[in-house]
Amino acid sequence: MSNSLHDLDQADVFLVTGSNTTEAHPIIGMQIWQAVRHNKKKLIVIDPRKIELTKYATMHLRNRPGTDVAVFNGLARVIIEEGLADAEYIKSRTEGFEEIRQIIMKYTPEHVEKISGVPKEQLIEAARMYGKAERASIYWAMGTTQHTNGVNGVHAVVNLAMMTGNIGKPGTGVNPLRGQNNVQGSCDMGCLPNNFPGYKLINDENIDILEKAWGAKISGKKGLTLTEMVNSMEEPGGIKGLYIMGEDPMMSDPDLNHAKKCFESLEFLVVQDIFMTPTAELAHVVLPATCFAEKEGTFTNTERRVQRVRKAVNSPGQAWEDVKIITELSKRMGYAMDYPSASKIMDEIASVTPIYQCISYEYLDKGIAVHWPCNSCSLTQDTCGTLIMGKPVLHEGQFSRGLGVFKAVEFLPPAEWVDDEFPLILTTGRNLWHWHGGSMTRKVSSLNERSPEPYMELNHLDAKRMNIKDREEVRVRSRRGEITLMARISERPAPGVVFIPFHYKEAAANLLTHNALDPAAKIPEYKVSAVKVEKTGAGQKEASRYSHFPG
Ligand SMILES: Nc1nc2c(c(=O)[nH]1)N[C@H]1C(S)=C(S)[C@@H](COP(=O)(O)OP(=O)(O)OC[C@H]3O[C@@H](n4cnc5c(=O)[nH]c(N)nc54)[C@H](O)[C@@H]3O)O[C@H]1N2
Ligand SMILES: Nc1nc2c(c(=O)[nH]1)N[C@H]1C(S)=C(S)[C@@H](COP(=O)(O)OP(=O)(O)OC[C@H]3O[C@@H](n4cnc5c(=O)[nH]c(N)nc54)[C@H](O)[C@@H]3O)O[C@H]1N2
Ligand SMILES: [Mo]
Repeated sequence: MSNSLHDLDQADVFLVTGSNTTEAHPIIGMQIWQAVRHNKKKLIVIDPRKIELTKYATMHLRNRPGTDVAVFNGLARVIIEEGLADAEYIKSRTEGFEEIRQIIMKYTPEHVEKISGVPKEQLIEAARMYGKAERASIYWAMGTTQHTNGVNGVHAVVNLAMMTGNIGKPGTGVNPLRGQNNVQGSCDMGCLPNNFPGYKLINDENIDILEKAWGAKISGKKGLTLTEMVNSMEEPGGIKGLYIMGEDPMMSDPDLNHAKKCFESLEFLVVQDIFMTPTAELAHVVLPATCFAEKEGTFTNTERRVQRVRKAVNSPGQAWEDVKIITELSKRMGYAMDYPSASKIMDEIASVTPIYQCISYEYLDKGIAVHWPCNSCSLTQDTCGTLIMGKPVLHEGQFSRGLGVFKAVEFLPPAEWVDDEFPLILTTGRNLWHWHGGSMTRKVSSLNERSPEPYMELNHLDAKRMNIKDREEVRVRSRRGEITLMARISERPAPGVVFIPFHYKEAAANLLTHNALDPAAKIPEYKVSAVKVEKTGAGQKEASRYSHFPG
């Protein structure tokens, strides 16, 4: 996120796109809800489903899945046409505006309505609301990015924020909500195929610095992304051995029938996990690890804030901390890696990662709010008296690279669309109760009581047309696979759209999805597949006592 959660409520208008915030980021969802309900802030939601946030939203733009770029370009056009762009900000802080203007002008409200289904009057009203705000912030998540056009969606969002001067001050910003508790920290540490720690480029100078720090040779070869690795497994000369740590691709990868074939073709597979997952079941070696509550360390959250995690309980059985597994392996492979404590690991991080330069356990243990970049150890105080180190708000005064760059992007249709054989759009995602493949949450009885079994959200008009009743068993087919689950009928999904959470292994949604990728980020198009739904004839299932459906 360019901004922090602390300055969130300084916004006058929130634009939330492709983020089911109250279910997938409940704390942030609650903060937005409070700002709207109690502080009379305005909220625009862009989502094909009537998610909970739409109940409080000032406006809900219900677009067809996969059409965000058209909607954002359309909003930008209205803003330019009506003189709501911030000419001074564009001139002094950005470059490339003239180049994008031509493309954006193609996105008339009528054209956008045709592509996205959003009525042109709504688009114009939303553009005025965002464009006229003193301070406006944009929040987005996977509904905007998990598309073959996902990276363009992010460029289009950034264009919108820059042309209205909404980057670089509290209550504004471009704010992607990071999903996994430490996905931000993992990326910061170089768990990316094309960067060293701290997003440093792979070049001779940086290789030299790290080789000196670590006393070892470093390969300068760029790696593969997760999705590219799976494809590589079936190529001649491709990947033959794989080490997976804290990931359950047999639930979370797209097109599982294809992915399974690829994983089964491996000559050697190691899985390091805290539970025996569907992926671990395919492994030649399973290394049992300890969970967050059983170890010391830090998580870096979505607002770039580094927070301590403390060991609360001892680990069971033969489980080892992830760090111990890695250091022991390293020793046996001939490189003596040894750390007496987690704090010493942070010291090494600080020594080779400029954005973490001043971070140490000494500061973290004092309860100081530490937000990277932390190249200076000076402390400031916020309005509540909290001591702050680093930068809660990025790009104040000027962008990290100097001038902010506009990038012209066009709407491109999803890789797969509906036809006579597969007439419904499937979009997938999460619910409040479960976490991804369910390796952890489906072991928790109170969560299983609320959401015990797989289901598909179906619009009531589609249900009527197909004569499907609530809780009736249906079979869902795509070009790649099929699953059987019950239909839950409501107004939540738009007509023509069905939604399936990917938490349930007995009806894994990813048997249906496909692995078309965004060409830049290689993120799969989890949010659009074409499917067919039919009754199995098994009839309706009884509701379990505590089952909670947010319909
Ligand atoms: N309870 C729970 N919380 C979680 C997780 C979990 O598994 N369970 N996972 C975490 C992780 S890793 C992540 S990445 C985040 C994900 O957080 P989110 O992205 O908020 O969650 P999703 O359910 O994947 O999808 C968000 C919304 O995108 C909408 N959508 C679908 N297609 C489109 C489209 O084309 N355009 C727009 N604008 N919207 C669309 C869907 O209707 C859905 O409401 O959640 C995190 N939090
Ligand atoms: N259809 C569909 N598929 C999707 C998505 C979607 O929206 N739709 N979203 C995608 C997204 S955004 C994400 S982030 C992925 C998530 O996909 P995964 O990362 O594969 O899902 P998790 O279940 O979070 O996997 C984490 C694994 O780590 C284990 N684990 C937990 N703590 C520890 C630990 O401390 N150490 C070790 N070694 N292991 C641990 C857990 O038991 C679990 O098996 O799914 C992706 N797949
Ligand atoms: Mo994620």
